[in-house]
Amino acid sequence: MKSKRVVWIPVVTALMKKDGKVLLGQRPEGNTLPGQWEFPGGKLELGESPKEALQRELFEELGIKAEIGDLKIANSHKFGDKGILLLFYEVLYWTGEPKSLHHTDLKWVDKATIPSLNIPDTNRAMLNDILSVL
Ligand code: DGT
Repeated sequence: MKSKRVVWIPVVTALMKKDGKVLLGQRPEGNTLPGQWEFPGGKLELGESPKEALQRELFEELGIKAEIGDLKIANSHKFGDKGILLLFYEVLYWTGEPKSLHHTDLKWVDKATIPSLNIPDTNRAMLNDILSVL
């Protein structure tokens, strides 16, 4: 019997670091995962490379021009009946001050506080990897 094809969603996210802290954004209400603290980023659009997609997302969400660094984590997770492929890039350099153009709130956090925050399951499942590269 033929099984149903899984739909995959590729998502790029930024590990933005400054003064030993990392930037998190709170997802807006009325959307997927409302109120959860996520790494800035989003879905790839057709025809974009992952780095181009992340540059675009960081401009749309934070109003910054970012230089996308190394790929630090590539992992996948079950997301409802879909699959999510998450690519985390290090971002150390940008111009402009991040503004919450999309998120309810932004905050710079010590990595030690991340486990106690309301974060997406996809991120919690990869928490050891995330903490080890921050
Ligand atoms: P939606 O409501 O699922 O269509 O998504 P959008 O348009 O609100 O959000 P977007 O473009 O940021 O898509 C990212 C998807 O990946 C979203 O469904 C939430 C999920 N996700 C899981 N962990 C993370 C994370 O750390 N950062 C981001 N940006 N998204 C994450």
